[in-house]
Amino acid sequence: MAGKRGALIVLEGVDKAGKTTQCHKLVQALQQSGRPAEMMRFPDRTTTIGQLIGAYLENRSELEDHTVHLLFSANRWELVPLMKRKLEQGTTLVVDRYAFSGVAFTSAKPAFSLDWCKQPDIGLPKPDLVMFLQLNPYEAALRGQFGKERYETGVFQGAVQEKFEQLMTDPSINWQVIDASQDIEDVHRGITEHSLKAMNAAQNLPLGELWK
Ligand code: 2DT
Ligand code: MG
Repeated sequence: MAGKRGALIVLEGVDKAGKTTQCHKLVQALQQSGRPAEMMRFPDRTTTIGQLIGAYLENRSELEDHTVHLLFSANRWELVPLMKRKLEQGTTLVVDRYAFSGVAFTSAKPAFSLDWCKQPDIGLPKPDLVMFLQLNPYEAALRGQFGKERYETGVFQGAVQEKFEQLMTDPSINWQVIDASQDIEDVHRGITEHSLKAMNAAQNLPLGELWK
């Protein structure tokens, strides 16, 4: 008999919200409680496609806006077979950014509709839970300067935040908003609670298809 599947858990949010830190802490907590869990992140800059994306983000190359959008999506699709295998084996995947970042960042550029941006990611494995780490621009600024990568400006991040808010009105996704201005351990506690609940529910449900 097939065992119980793992859950697909995504953390989203604008830069400096603490997504990466919280992904690591969640994976560690799940593993320590005997639940198989692994972290993934998008973009995954280690693949051939990911290296093209990395060069673009680091301003070492220029790519046309539609082209880079499709590369970000292709970078998710190329990892789908691996993700499905892990989930079927019972491993919970904790993912740092997913298609929601894909849509929010590209649609924050002029002349890109939310609808167009969603198309290439339709049918990806659907997350059982998406936690949005909410941090206002003032709190984000207190956490220090932005880095040197493309998109790391206050104005652009504000536009991205608005697009995330639009995506969060979609009732087909299990969105949970987390107040990321809290102490790291308090944020972690909230994230762990939501995750355990989603993992329990996912065990008895087939993996869904995103935006379908
Ligand atoms: P990190 O700083 O988390 O490595 O992200 N991005 C991300 C997109 O524009 N489209 C996508 O599909 C994804 C997953 C967000 C690097 C930057 O890449 C942006 C920030
Ligand atoms: Mg970053």
